[in-house]
Amino acid sequence: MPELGIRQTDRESPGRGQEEKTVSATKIPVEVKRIADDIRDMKIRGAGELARSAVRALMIACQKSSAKTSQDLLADIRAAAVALLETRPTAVSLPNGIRYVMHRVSQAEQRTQEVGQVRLAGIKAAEEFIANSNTAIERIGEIGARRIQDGDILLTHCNSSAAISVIKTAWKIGKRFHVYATETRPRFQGRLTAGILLKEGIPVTMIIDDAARHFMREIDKVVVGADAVSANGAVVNKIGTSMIALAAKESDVNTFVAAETYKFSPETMIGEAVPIEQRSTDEVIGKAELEGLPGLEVKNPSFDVTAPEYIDLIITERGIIPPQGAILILQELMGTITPEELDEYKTLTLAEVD
Ligand code: RI2
Repeated sequence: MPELGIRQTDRESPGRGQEEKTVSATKIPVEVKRIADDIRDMKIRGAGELARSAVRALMIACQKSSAKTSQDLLADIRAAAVALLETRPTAVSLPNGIRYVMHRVSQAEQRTQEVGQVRLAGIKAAEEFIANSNTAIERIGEIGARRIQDGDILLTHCNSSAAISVIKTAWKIGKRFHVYATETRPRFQGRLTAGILLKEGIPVTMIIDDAARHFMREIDKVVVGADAVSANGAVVNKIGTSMIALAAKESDVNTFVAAETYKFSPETMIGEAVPIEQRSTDEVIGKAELEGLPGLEVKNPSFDVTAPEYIDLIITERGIIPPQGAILILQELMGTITPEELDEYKTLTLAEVD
């Protein structure tokens, strides 16, 4: 599938409508384009949710395609996949989700040239991925909740459905604790987290990101999500996570990462780095104010990398692993392969080798 071998770069994410489509726009249903725009503009966000939405978009592409041959159908679905892959570069759940569906569609196309069968295979694969993803988050909640104790003071950063699942599940099974939520500049996703937890009746204190170290002595556990997990166990998550983990380590506080296994990056097994999304400087400083500061450079990386030494455990739907166990999850997903074979898998996927 060379068309899916796109590597995103370190460039700034384009805004809505600024994207130069690399595919024929006519082949992409308007609903799919809307989902792609919403992912790019962060109306749809959170690594898991954007993967599920992208997969849902592929299902729509399957349903809406008027292709009369299976080859044309495949081309239509690929066009949608390419448009979705162009949206946000860091969360590996997005390409992993897309590849899960594309692999099954390609397999069906090789098996049967019947357009209806190929369409069905795509729809079924998308439904499967979404269902598995939702189950994974529940399971992570159940597993992670066992690590939360009565009286704990937790700190979470940004807005992670996996981390929230741990916190909410612990609360639901009767554990009582307090949560510190960082506001998470510049997009303030921490406010979403605070709202969700308050709705459950969980006591929450909101702090600015910079106050994390100040409060660290009061914290018992840090619980965060992940956008990508590397083969060496490093975790890519919302900017600021690595500083929080550093402060936690200094204070002997455990850092837990809640991450579904489709956030593990197969590309990192062959030496590729997870690209860090650079978002618009508008999120940091308004255009007018920036114009009043001629010569000022502004940078807005959306994510950072927390080294495995700063992570105590990763809670996956398959169980708890130390960060050093990330390679085992990837190996299990990819099978035992030689370095030469690994290189071949560069444009392939978890799903293609399962
Ligand atoms: P779930 C988010 O990224 C945050 O970094 C969060 O920790 C991560 O995705 C995982 O979220 P963004 O989309 O998949 O807000 O656990 O940039 O919901």
